[in-house]
Amino acid sequence: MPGPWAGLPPGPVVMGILNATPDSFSDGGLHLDPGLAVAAGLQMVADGAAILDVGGESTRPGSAPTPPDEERRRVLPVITAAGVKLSVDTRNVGTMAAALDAGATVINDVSALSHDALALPLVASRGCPVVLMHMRGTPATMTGMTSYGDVVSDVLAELSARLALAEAAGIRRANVAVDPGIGFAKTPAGCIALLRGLSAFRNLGCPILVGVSRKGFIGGLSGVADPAGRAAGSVAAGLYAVSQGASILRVHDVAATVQALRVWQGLAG
Ligand code: HH2
Repeated sequence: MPGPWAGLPPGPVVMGILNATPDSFSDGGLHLDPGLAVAAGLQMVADGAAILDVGGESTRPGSAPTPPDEERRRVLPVITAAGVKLSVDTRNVGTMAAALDAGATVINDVSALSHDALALPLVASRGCPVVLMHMRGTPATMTGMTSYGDVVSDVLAELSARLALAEAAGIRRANVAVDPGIGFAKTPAGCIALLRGLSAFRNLGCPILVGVSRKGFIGGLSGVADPAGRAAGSVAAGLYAVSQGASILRVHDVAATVQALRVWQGLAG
């Protein structure tokens, strides 16, 4: 078993999603105002989130990039004011550095530090924990890159290659959490196959973070079209992911997820 990561308890733990964006797929516009974002984040912590993931760029399928200076304008006031354990969800090295300077302690990069050439050396030199997530292409192009031989072994191999590059750049494996990237260059069937095969990612020797919250495959399985109405399905998928080896769940619905995890763990003993 991997040791503690990012100072978090061994898990399963909840990472609350705090998107300071106008256009995120399920909570866009809700937390664009820094005061509202901080209040929502503190509520998530009160509800049991172990860490908050602050993002200023939507990476939903088909989305265009957000200019890094606009991204920083959105996230930095929230990071500065929140005063709790924070990660920053960004692909841009300038935002990573500014967020760490402002008090964030973890980098969460959906491109696994591939989008920005300076990201690997920055994270290595700061010695901070990092989430390496699997994606192909970019949010703008990824929907056309969902063809795999075997999705579990292909994603595992591609993520393993990113992990090797991170280690070669001087990032300690103990500082890395891995994430199969649910919904990023994956069909709904691919997402389901990855969750069923999640235990294979244990071989990487890192904590496994999973972001299923409100995503499209849950709409497909549940028949609920509105992402904001998918809390129950997201909790079910999160518990399933934990049963397959996930130890960090990135979620919108913190209170419901924490309650479900407590009951499930109490029953499992
Ligand atoms: N999913 C999203 C964004 N960041 N990071 C990790 N590590 N894993 C994920 O699955 C993941 C992520 C997309 O979800 P959300 O932030 O809710 O939406 P948007 O990208 O539209 O802001």
